[in-house]
Amino acid sequence: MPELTNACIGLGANLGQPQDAMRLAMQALGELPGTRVLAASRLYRTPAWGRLDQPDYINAAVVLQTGLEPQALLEHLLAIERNAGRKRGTEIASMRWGPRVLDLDLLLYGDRTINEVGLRVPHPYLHERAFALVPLAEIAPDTSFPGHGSVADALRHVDVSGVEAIGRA
Ligand code: PH2
Ligand code: MG
Ligand code: MG
Repeated sequence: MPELTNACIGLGANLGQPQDAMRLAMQALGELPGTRVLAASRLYRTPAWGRLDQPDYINAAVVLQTGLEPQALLEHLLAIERNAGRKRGTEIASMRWGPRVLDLDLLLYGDRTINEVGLRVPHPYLHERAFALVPLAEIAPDTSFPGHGSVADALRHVDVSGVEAIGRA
């Protein structure tokens, strides 16, 4: 039996049909090998962060219990993004913090800290992002956030204005 770890995933989208993309992504996450969804947040409408000249986002978070190692989990997240129609490498798609049809970020993996090329955990901007912390705190407030105490502790330090729950996926 592989060891099971709780991994927190942030979901985001602001192009195409964001709510459909979220629902399909949550379903796909629960179908990954050796993985189940322990909790899924509501969907939130959130103001664009990082680049302001783009539509509002829909964001959510899920907690997975998984036997996948972080790198394998990341590969699966990228595959789900591709299946949703995300193309990397085109000009618009490679814009930093630009719009996307689906973004799945590995936010936390147990209480591990990982610094590899293409894989940094905790996610390097999680502590600055109300759009990720608010949904995550809904389902996992007491989860350890290495370097920041717990998820609820980190949430106290961000401006949550404009982040609004809009319902379930
Ligand atoms: N993702 C980004 C850039 N900006 N803003 C919000 N509100 N939500 C996101 O998911 C988001 C963003 C790139 O990953
Ligand atoms: Mg992201
Ligand atoms: Mg991403």
